[in-house]
Amino acid sequence: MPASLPLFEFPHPVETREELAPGAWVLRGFALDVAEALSGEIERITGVSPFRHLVTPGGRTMSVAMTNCGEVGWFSDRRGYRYTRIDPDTGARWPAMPPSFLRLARNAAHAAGFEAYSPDVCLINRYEIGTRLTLHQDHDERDRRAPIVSVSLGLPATFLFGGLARKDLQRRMPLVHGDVVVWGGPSRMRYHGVLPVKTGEHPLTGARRLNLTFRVAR
Ligand code: MD6
Ligand code: FE
Repeated sequence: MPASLPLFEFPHPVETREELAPGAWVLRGFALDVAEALSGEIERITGVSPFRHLVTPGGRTMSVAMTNCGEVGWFSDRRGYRYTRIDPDTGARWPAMPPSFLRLARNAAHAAGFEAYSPDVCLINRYEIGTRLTLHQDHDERDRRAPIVSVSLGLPATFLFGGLARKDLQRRMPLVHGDVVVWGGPSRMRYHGVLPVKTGEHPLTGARRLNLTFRVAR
């Protein structure tokens, strides 16, 4: 083999798969080639159903700003966490899930061993600098076998990946622009969170991190 063979001839890191736990995978760079298209769709969706800071049942305002697209959307206020067909802030249906979102979610689920994935909601999270998501389980969905597909865009973040009990030790996992996490089967109910996003500037998203979380809610 010639010694001069270029080692880094690709503009993006080569995609890799890592199994974090049974049923939980990180697909590095899986969304890189569609990142710009996703970002354009997020602009369009938030033009209809804007980002907002939801209030928890306990009365705290969440620092992460959220909106949704799909058949239903995840919502929270003093009355509780739930999925709704109507965006309570606009009185209209949540924007439809763009085909590019569905395609990416399906391909990622397939790459992690989950066939025929058919999410009915995509929760869109916006993290400004310093914003975090405290440790939680995703337990408002009816189908607890279907995986969650989570796409990271923009600024990097540290993901906390715990166990099935809140007190279980957490692993810290860096997630960067284009990474996709697929999380299902025996890992579906693991506790997880996001540490405060550090100061930075990303060419596509500016001073923020965006996250798409696909789920089968009903
Ligand atoms: C985020 N993600 O990464 C928030 N939940 O911004 C989540 O809450 C999440 O990434 C379940 C499975 C994967 C996730
Ligand atoms: Fe979650």
